[in-house]
Amino acid sequence: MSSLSGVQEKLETDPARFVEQEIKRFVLTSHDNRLSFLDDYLIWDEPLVGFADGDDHIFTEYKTIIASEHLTPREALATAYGRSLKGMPARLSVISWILPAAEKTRESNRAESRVPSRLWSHTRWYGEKFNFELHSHVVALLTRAGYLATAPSSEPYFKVYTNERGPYSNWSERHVAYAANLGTFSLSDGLITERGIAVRCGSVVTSLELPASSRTAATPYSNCLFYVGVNCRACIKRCPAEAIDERGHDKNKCLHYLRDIAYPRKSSRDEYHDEKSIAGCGLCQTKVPCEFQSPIHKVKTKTK
Ligand code: B12
Ligand code: SF4
Ligand code: SF4
Repeated sequence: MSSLSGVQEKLETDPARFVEQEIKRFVLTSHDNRLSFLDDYLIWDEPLVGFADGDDHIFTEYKTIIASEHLTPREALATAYGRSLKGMPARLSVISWILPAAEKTRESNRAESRVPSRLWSHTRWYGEKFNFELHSHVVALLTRAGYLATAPSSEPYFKVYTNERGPYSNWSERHVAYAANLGTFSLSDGLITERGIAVRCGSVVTSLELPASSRTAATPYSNCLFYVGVNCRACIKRCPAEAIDERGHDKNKCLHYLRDIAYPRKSSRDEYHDEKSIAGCGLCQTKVPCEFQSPIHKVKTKTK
């Protein structure tokens, strides 16, 4: 990577381009994005990157849509630095990224019908560890160059709560990605991006000014075939926990399956012996038409 003054100059002249390129470079070259015990298998493909205005009204709406505990970017940054909201810079931005699961990982999960494949499980565990590394990398890049930055999901103030509908957090990466125009929600709850639904997401709030990506989706569910009137129920059929139906996704059933059924069953299988503690499944994110791209493009092409 360039020297500190080189980084500062790039962040001043074309911040959006530099941040996007740096995130992509880190994902594609970092050793932590590889499984050393599996021939250096590359966990995540090239990411998608988007930006949101830190004061976008949607973040205030999330206090109603998700829960009052959900932080605005301004609250997250103020909490990270132990300052008041007024003590924050006038303009804040949010950097959001999507990490697409590599083809072999998705392919292996497609073949499963009860528990996740070994590669999916490794991606859930080691891939999320890498996602945390990426959070730290982006925060360090920005703070060394003199900007404020925090990655809410990796901070001690990040919390997961539970209400009658199931678990929810005070920083939902999918809602942040939606704000940055990186995808929409779906019948299975998953975020469908241009690289599909078999992805994980991450984000950083910063005082660096970045141009917000304008939201182009007509509704928060525009990329899901079911919600645009196509008879797709693939994720309903894929779910071994019967957690998805035409009313949506039952988080409590899904959580119960991940924690109490898939994990014990999986860990009893020899091939998972080298894993620590995982709760994964993602069967609803593979062998479905939204797995590796937004299926809406196909529909639009057909109807042209
Ligand atoms: C708690 C949690 C869970 C819970 C609950 C999931 C949930 N639906 O919220 C449980 C344990 C069930 C779970 C399961 C899984 N998880 Co999880 N989980 C989280 C976590 C930690 C917080 C999620 C959260 O805060 N949700 C908030 C609630 C309110 O969201 P919601 O119910 O989906 O929101 C709905 C409403 O807001 C609604 N809505 C209504 N009106 C409006 C209006 C507007 C304008 C908008 C935008 C939305 C909206 O849209 C949403 C969808 O219906 C995140 C990490 C993070 N920090 O974000 C990962 C995360 C959501 N999990 C992830 C994954 C991959 C999984 C699993 C596949 C497990 C695995 N790795 O194998 C399964 C998939 C379950 C599924 N079908 O979505 C990914 C999602 C990737 C994706 N493509 O969506 C995340 C983002 C982790 C990451 N860092 O990438 N998870
Ligand atoms: S499988 Fe079909 S119905 Fe389910 S989320 Fe994907 S597009 Fe929507
Ligand atoms: S992660 Fe597994 S249990 Fe949860 S909704 Fe998807 S298929 Fe069902």
